[in-house]
Amino acid sequence: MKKLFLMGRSEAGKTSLTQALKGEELHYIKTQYTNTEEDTIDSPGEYAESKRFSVGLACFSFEADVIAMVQAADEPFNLFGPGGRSFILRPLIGIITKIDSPYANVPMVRQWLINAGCERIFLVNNVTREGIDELMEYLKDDPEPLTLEEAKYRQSIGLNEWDPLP
Ligand SMILES: Nc1nc2c(ncn2[C@@H]2O[C@H](COP(=O)(O)OP(=O)(O)OP(=O)(O)O)[C@@H](O)[C@H]2O)c(=O)[nH]1
Ligand SMILES: [Mg+2]
Repeated sequence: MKKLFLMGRSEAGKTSLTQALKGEELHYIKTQYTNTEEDTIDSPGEYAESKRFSVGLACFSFEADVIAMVQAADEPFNLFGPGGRSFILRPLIGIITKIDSPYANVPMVRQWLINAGCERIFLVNNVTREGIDELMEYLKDDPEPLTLEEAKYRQSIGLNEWDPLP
């Protein structure tokens, strides 16, 4: 299974998503710190909301196989610019939570995530578990092990290290 790193504003639904992925009932826990031992690395939303703390997200991301920008479908503004791609050296996906919200605007949030460089977007409702199976399917295989030489070769032909060879 690929190790997933979640970042996004407070209340975006990151911790709820970790619970939905584990098949647990949702129970509110304010995230106060990051622990890299679990299959999913959760982070406090305040890291994404603060320019100074956001540097910490770069460090946490290096512990994961896939990075997810998490945004609720009813968020009023976008936190993520295209610059994130310069420090995220992993496949980057977008996860839109709260698709059940009466204030959801999925097309707008999807476009924000595409603009931020996400290569795939998943839509989830953590309460009903809608969309969770699709995300689990994407995560289920282990990442391909890569030697330094293989990584350097991909870089030499203009590919990301994780891209398949042509
Ligand atoms: N309706 C609905 N509510 C959700 C969904 N996901 C999360 N919530 C609710 O949103 C609130 C915040 O969810 P959390 O998972 O704690 O948010 P977080 O991103 O971990 O927040 P921080 O720990 O502060 O960074 C909780 O009351 C959840 O029950 C969803 O898909 N739909
Ligand atoms: Mg949390």
